[in-house]
Order: sequence, then C-alpha cells, then structure tokens
Amino acid sequence: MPLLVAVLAGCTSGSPEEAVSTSTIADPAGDVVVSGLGRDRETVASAPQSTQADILTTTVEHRADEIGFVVALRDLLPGQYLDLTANVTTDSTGSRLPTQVTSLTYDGESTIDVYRTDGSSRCPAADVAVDHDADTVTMTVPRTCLGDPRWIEATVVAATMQYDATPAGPRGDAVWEDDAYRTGQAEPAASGTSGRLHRP
Ligand SMILES: [Ca+2]
Repeated sequence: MPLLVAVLAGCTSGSPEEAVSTSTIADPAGDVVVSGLGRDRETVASAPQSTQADILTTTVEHRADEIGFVVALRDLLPGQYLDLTANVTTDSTGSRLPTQVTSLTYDGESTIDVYRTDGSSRCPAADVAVDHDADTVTMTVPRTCLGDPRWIEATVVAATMQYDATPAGPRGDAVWEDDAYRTGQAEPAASGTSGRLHRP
C-alpha cells in the first residue's frame, strides 16, 4: 500500500505549472518611492529621479541545492548603502511565516543574513555578490537553510538611505525603496511575488 500511495502522489504533482522553478520579472525604471523625508514623515512620495534602489529585473531561481536571487538595479554606486530583502514563503514552515533574507551593502562591504521568525540569524553558507559594473546584487541561500522546501515564493524589495545623514536632519529618517513586483505605489500586480517556484 505505501507503494501505491507514492505512485499516486507522483501522478498528482506533475502539472506544467508546478514544474516552474525560475522567475524573471521586469520592473519599470523611475518607480522608487521615498518615505520619512522632510517634515511630513508619514507621507510616501514618488521619487522618479532616484536611481540607486531602482530595480529593473529580478530573477529568482529554485535550484537543486540553493535558491538564487539576482537583482539588476538602475545604478548601483560603489559607496552607497543598499538593503536588499527577500521574504521567502515555503511549504516547509508550518506557520507559513516568511523567512527573511537580507543583504546589506555599504562602502564596498556586503553581508547577508537569513532570519528565523524569532529574529535570530542562521545560515552562514548564504552568500552575496555585488557587481557594480553590471549593477547587480546576487544572493544565494542553500535550500537546507529554508528547510529543504518543495516550493518557494518570494517578495523582493531594495532600499537605500543616506547612511551619514544627521538623525534630526531632513534626510535622517528618509528611506528610498522599490518593490521588484510593484510599480511605484500602485497595487501589486497579481500576487506581488515571484510566483510559486518548485524544486527542479
Ligand atoms: Ca523599478
């Protein structure tokens, strides 16, 4: 009987949609939004002139051994601060709370952390690579750090700030950000995610 169950399970998981393991989605240039700027810090405003956190394309790939995120930005300057965060939902966590993958780049140095839902960090084998010539940030996370999921689904947001801004100054709380799956402040298209990507 266990053999029969296994065969049936194999038959029901082979639809073409479930075979998708890679997503590449373009995002418009000039759709960065800024919050916390100036006196009215609650307001979120368009910042089309801001290029540094402006996502152009995002590829998420569910590979056999790792999850890869490749984000192409409009203009990634060597000295700038960039926070690139993917929130990854998988079938492997019962709560369905996303796992947060965040890379921070500043002044030529980059770090990456994978956070549990309780806030602690794990996954020392996660990696980030920044290519200033190609204006890309690549994050890779071993599947084991995400509980060896059968499928993943990710949101991706890039953010920047003026790292040395005076806290009390007009830019002290300002954050410029761009959602990879959303144009400006518009409602996200479809799910606002990479879509569900299955293990190849
Ligand atoms: Ca964009």
